[in-house]
Amino acid sequence: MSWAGRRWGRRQRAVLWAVLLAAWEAAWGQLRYSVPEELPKGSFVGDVAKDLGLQLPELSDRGVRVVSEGRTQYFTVNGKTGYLVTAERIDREQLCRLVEKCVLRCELIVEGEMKVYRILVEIMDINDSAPSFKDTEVEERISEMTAPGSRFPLPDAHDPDSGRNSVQSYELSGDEHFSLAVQAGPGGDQRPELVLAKALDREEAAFHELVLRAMDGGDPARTGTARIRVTVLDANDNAPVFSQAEYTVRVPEDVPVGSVLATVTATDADEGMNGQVKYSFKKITEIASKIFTLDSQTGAIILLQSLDYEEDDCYELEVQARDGGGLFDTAKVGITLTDINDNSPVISVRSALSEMSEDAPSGTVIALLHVDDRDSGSNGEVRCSLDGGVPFRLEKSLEDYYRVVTARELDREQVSEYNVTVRAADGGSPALQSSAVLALRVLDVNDNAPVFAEERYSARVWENNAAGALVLTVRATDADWGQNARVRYRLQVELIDERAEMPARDRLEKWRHANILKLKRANWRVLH
Ligand SMILES: *[C@@H]1O[C@H](CO)[C@@H](O)[C@H](O)[C@H]1NC(C)=O
Ligand SMILES: CC(=O)N[C@H]1CO[C@H](CO)[C@@H](O)[C@@H]1O
Repeated sequence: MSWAGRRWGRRQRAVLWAVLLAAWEAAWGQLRYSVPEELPKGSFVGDVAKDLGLQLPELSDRGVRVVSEGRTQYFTVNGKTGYLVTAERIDREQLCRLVEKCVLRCELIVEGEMKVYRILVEIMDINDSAPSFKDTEVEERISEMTAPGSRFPLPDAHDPDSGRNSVQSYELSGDEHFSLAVQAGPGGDQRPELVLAKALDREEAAFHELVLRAMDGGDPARTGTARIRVTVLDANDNAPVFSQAEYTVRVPEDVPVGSVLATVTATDADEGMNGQVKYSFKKITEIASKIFTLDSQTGAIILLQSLDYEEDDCYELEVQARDGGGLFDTAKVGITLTDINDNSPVISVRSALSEMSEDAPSGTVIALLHVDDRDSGSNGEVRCSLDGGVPFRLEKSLEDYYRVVTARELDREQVSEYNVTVRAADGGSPALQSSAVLALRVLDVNDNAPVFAEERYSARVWENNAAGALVLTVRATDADWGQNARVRYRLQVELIDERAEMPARDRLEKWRHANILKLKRANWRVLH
């Protein structure tokens, strides 16, 4: 130790100790002194001259020597003063490493008198060493599940000093989770132990830095420290936790197969396997399991099959996240589809006339239609119309039902057959359309009289002609159809005398009797 600054104080104390503690034993020819260690060379140990009753002049004349057994001579006598002084610096810890009481022995030989005196010098410990730990960095590994109150041995400190100057106490600082207990060992030594005062939580603090301090009893005390780093080992004390208890997504029904519809995430505060989360479906319908798949690593919900809003417009799934230790969490996933105008309106003819009499009154129902569109909202709202220019109109019947009725009386002779096109369009953008054609035949009613091609026919015939000769051909047509159009001819003959002044009665008489015309019915050609 460095001594220079403290030389004076130490010297005084050495003197005091020599007086108080070293009661010399003259009876046995034995002197006892005690000095603190580490005194510089030449320090006072004891006044041997006085203690042995030797006169100073004698001392130098007679030749006084101090001898000791060891190689090193620690003491010598000052011939002028008669004091026993140190010849070497004495390190107690080196001389008597493990010995509690460190005593050096030497003999004082007074040559002239042939006398020998034994001198025992006890080397007192001074607090020149600090306690120290073999390892100043200590690693402790403690599971976070360790119960409070558990103890873990800590390294102890060594201090080569003796008595109060050796290790007296320990102190732990750093963390409320730990406290210190010091057990007394079998030899009275102190054994520090780390006590878990409060449960650990790796997720809160994975490491705890502590300082263990060993103190000796010196004044001021010397200390030695060791840093203790406690690593908290993970236990699977945390279940995975989904970022949301319920995930809701809206997707258009035409979202392509293979799309990621949603990604669920769960976190687990544990580490390693205990914190590794795998995802799976917990509750899923048979149908939904063919439509959706869940990536067990990423939590992505992927579409396997195309969706159809009209089939199902929402799916409720339940997903699970499970960590390597078997702890889990569940969450709901609601997938709602939004409608896309992917369905055209459908016109179904529930009932229809294929033919209708032309004299049916205006407003006669010719067809009953049903329209439907599987889409929802405006995509499913259907408007119906008829192509223009036909004598029909649409009438709304029950919800989704329409009647096609005549708008006026029909005339077969004008139009005998209709192809009525009914069109339906939905409210989507762009709108989808469809159409249906109703074929209607108009049945004839005998509403047309036969009409001669000419209003008046005239022919001249020679008198005395042969019976059976063709006079003329007449022709009448009828706009009606079938039987209604069949024309039969009947002849009504009126003879007109060129000499027209003949009274009517005479004219008839003349026709009867003259019999000049022989008309044969077979000669009349019938048209139609
Ligand atoms: C109605 O449609 C049918 C079948 O396409 C066709 O044969 C017929 O000529 C059409 N009639 C009219 C008056 O267009
Ligand atoms: C170096 C040192 O700390 N020395 C001290 C040892 O203890 C004594 C008392 O026991 C003190 O006086 C020293 O200063």
